[in-house]
Amino acid sequence: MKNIVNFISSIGLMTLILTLTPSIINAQNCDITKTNGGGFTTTIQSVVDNCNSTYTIVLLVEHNGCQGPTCDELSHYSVQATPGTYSNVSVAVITGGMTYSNIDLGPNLGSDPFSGFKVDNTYGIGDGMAGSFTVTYTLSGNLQNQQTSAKAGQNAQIASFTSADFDYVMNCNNTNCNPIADCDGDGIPDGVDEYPCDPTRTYNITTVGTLAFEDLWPSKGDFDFNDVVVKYRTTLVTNTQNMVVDVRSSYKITAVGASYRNGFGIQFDNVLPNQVASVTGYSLQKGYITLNSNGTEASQSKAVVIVFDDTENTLHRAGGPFFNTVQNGLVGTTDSLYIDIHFTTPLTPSVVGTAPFNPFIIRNGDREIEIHLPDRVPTSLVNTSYFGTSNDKTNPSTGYYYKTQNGLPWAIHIPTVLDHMIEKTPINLGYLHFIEWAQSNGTSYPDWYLNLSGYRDASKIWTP
Ligand SMILES: [Ca+2]
Ligand SMILES: [Ca+2]
Ligand SMILES: [Ca+2]
Ligand SMILES: [Ca+2]
Repeated sequence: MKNIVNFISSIGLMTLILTLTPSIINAQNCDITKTNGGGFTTTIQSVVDNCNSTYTIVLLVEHNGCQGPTCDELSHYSVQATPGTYSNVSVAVITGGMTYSNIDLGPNLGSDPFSGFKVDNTYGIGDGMAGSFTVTYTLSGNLQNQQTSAKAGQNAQIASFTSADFDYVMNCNNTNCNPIADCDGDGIPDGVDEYPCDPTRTYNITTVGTLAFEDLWPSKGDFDFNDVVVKYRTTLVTNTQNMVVDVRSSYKITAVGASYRNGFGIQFDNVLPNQVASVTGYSLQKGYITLNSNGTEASQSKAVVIVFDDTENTLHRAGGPFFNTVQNGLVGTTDSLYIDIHFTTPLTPSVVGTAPFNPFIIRNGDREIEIHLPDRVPTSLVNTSYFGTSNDKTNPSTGYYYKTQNGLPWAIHIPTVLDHMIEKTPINLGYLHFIEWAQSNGTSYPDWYLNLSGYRDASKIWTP
């Protein structure tokens, strides 16, 4: 319930979604505390608008245990209130051994410099006796400026609150007459909370893109980058602390221009297998993938999820090796796979990483051969003896992975849909700035895949 009103008014919803930090979410305490003196403090703990022109207020009175002439034992505790407006006064001892004889409803309080009520003849709190108690009362009409006196010895020890202080605590706690709906009570209003009645989940952060692979590594192959093309949409589900609870993705094959039957998976380079609670939604039909009980791949040092072990698993078409890469034929449809990865405890976004994480294909059922994006590390299961052979110049000692001598890759990732190449047509014939982009490590023509003037030869690009 807490924090909602301030949250919204001070930040604004759009900014809020983009800039959430743990400190904003967690730090706020709606209480207002003031010092009476002599070791006593008074805190406005709650103010509830009963929606019938009355308010129920709870004050918390605490003594810190200090001792001696400046820390006398409490003799009474009084609260200022306009005569005729207060009722239902009660006291509850929270900690320590405070006692009192009676509640004096005033309004004349004798030596106190204001009218109101008091908890009278108190003992056992102050002068070395730490403790705390609450005073609960009802006010009718409006909220008021109210002083409190923790009378000890000759000292009035007054703390003064304004009506605005009471109003602040009420709104901060969302206990006014028009509370903002928050089904799961996590402080994030239903209108902002993507999972309004689930206190463990709050926000979705979604990324989309396409991955395209060349499958003859370590040989350069025909460079058409349509051997496996996978479109993805990945959502990081975070909680109010901005920690990642789940990773939920859909994967859809948009082209298979290969005779090889390739698999596809992702590694989370900074997540251990046992940090994953469960994985659902994969399609494993060929028997060469072994899983741990949580659904991650077995014998891996990092968390690896195999999405499918064969492109054929989700394809619907007439047959033959090619799917959506030959002009005027060999088309069909594919099913999406929905992968839901749930972590054992929520992880920081930097540990989980950003989609598509470290994706790769497994060539033709051979678990020892993976093909990754440039400079991304292989999983534990590859046979490293292929590194540096044929056209590949991978050198783990320098962090150079899955690139040719000239820096050309075997896998590409773009943040949108890829219009892939016609079968056996090198990608640089369709995308005229591809080579410059790849050889510059992505600094030249980072938008090479867009349909801009001079960027494409559309006759080389497959169309449905
Ligand atoms: Ca909520
Ligand atoms: Ca929620
Ligand atoms: Ca190819
Ligand atoms: Ca191909």
